[in-house]
Amino acid sequence: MDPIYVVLAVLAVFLLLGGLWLYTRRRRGRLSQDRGTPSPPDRDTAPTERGQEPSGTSSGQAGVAPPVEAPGGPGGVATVEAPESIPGRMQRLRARLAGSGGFGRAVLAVLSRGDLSEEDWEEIEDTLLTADLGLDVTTALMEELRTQARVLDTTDPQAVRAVLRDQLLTLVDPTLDRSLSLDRPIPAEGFDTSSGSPAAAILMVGVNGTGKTTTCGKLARVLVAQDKTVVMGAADTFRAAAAEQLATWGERVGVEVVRSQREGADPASVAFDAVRRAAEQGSDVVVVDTAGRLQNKAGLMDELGKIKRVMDRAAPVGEVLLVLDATTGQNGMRQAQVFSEAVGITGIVLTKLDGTAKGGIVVTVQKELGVPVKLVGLGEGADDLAPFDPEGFVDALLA
Ligand SMILES: Nc1nc2c(ncn2[C@@H]2O[C@H](COP(=O)(O)OP(=O)(O)OP(=O)(O)O)[C@@H](O)[C@H]2O)c(=O)[nH]1
Ligand SMILES: [Mg+2]
Repeated sequence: MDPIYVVLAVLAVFLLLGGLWLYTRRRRGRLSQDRGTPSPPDRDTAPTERGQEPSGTSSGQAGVAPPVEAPGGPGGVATVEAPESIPGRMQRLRARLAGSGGFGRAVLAVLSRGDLSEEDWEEIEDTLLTADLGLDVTTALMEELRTQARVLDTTDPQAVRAVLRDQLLTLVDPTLDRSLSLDRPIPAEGFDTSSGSPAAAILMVGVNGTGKTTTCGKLARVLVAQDKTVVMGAADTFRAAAAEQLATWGERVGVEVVRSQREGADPASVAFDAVRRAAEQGSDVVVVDTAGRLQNKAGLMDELGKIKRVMDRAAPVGEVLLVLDATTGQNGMRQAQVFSEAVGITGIVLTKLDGTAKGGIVVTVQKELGVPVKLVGLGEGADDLAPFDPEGFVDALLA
């Protein structure tokens, strides 16, 4: 027989087997979907006059722990999920950060070419600018790199890498205190403590679609995993779906959500109800979600100020976290300034860092606001939130 026929026959058999394998795989996937794998709550994407649509990004689902029975016992309606363990989560998220195409690696690739031409230096500069390090920081960093390269008189990638690591770490600033303030606060004068003393309060603010509600839910899970008792407040009364979204997160992790049954209710009064409920329950932390708002809508910024003032009546709010979408980069800076003036930001949550090479925004936002990035969102999964760790971040960029 002609060898060409033998080859063709073997190929045909392979194709047939491959097709069969693909078919069975897809069928199995469909079956398991029908069984209902848990997925993060949907958000209502109806356009609102409050601002632009969220720049939804997507990434692989990960880290959703299997549901376990609610304390109600078998047959109970609610099932509460057990959050992923902290070491497990950190390991997974570090890998995700490293996999997100850090700009450091692109810079290293150029640096390791040896004798750097003017074009090579320009390429490095472009990479840093694209990563949203900002013009000032990039210029300073470039100058330092050029100087060090001359001083060291080396083309050894390891030596250059060490210089770059030092520079980036200094920029990210490992000396900042990034812990969340979760100590039980001193009650404000005039707050009736007969039914309980106020919990540590966290207020989540930001423009539309940055990930505030998702972060409230993820954060509640982290706190629960740390054996803290939590109450959440749905002070986004603008859309009924917003309270629903938070309630779903609450159910998943077994946290009570205080909400108004009436759409358009005063968000400040819902926030205060949540604060009072947390005090009555003797909870450790109360996390209050707010509606997304554009920084140029003065009325909405005033509303936010009122929410904070009303919460302060129980005890000073310990954390006001500004949730910024990393993929919007430098556009986030103006928002950040206005929010900071309105409610005094104590920390930044940088979401959607998965799948963006714009990690440089960490440096810019801290420098401009003087407020540390405290948490990072690395995916849509329920356990995709991590404390921001400067060394881990820089190492991931240069991995
Ligand atoms: N990839 C990725 N997606 C995220 C992350 N955080 C949030 N999201 C997604 O971003 C979208 C918006 O999240 P929400 O939490 O509803 O945003 P929000 O700020 O509450 O939105 P508004 O209340 O409308 O202002 C959702 O599809 C989330 O799943 C993250 O860290 N990574
Ligand atoms: Mg929301």
